[in-house]
Amino acid sequence: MWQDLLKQLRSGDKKALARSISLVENERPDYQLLLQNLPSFNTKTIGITGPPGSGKSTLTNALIGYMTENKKKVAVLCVDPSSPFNHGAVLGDRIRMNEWYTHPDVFIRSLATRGSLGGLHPKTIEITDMLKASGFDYIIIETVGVGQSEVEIAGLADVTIVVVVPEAGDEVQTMKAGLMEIADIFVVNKGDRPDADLFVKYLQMMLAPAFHSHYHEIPVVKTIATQKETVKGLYENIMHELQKTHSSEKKFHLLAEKAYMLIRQKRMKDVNRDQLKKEIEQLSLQNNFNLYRFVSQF
Ligand SMILES: Nc1nc2c(ncn2[C@@H]2O[C@H](COP(=O)(O)OP(=O)(O)OP(=O)(O)O)[C@@H](O)[C@H]2O)c(=O)[nH]1
Ligand SMILES: [Mg+2]
Repeated sequence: MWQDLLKQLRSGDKKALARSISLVENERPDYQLLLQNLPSFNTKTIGITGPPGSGKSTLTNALIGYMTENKKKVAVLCVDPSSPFNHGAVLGDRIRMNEWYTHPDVFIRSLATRGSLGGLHPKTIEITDMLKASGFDYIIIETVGVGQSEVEIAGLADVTIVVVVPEAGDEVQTMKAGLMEIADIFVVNKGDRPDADLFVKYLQMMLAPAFHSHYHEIPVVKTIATQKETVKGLYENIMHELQKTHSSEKKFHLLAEKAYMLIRQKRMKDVNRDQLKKEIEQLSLQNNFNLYRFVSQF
């Protein structure tokens, strides 16, 4: 019964949380009732994105440390794009966040994207809300900044962190406008590399209002993720940004983004590229196939 599950979920039971997640992932009966009866929470969501290998998991590992030291409960979702590197990444995250897997105040879960519309797992929004109901204080969503995922993450997270590394000079010059636009905080990780300080300056210049359309300053923080004490500045910046997001404007903006994604998912539910191709192949056996007549049935 979803009522019992919801009750257990709200009591912080991790088994109930795992069961709720799989209920929703697999769209088992009553999963919508469970979602429709979730109370609303003020849990903060932190999005961490950036190129592969830039140190997102190592940073997350350090951030969990600061959060649990402050007696906070943290849930981490690692969104892995479905790629040949997928298993490697999951394994890597396991190692990077090893010490936290059995900690009572920490919950870590990897999600494969499984060809969802954008880059995120198709049920990321729902899973995030169940984590909120389960009593976590912070939810960290790690996603590799390739494809659409970094844009989608910005629509979910109260604060979005973009992690880059010093030698990314050329990359940043041609950096997708997307990554620039979504960052609330920039991290230059691998600060132990020789050009790190130069790169921080360079980024700050790139982000200066004269060069860019931002109306507020975006912090650029240097870290060495493998040395936890250097991540403290980032932690403080995150807490500072999260306080700002109390503004209802951002809150409603995020809710509208989520509503948009959920509606899009619902409407596109029965539309599938492989199926389309099959149908088109069939139809084109007849003469005068017309794409617009075909599409009009949807
Ligand atoms: N020298 C140095 N190495 C680092 C630093 N941060 C992370 N690394 C190393 O860089 C590698 C990748 O780190 P991850 O934390 O897995 O990077 P990621 O961004 O999570 O990688 P993906 O999830 O695969 O995209 C690991 O071998 C880390 O130990 C740093 O500040 N300095
Ligand atoms: Mg990672």
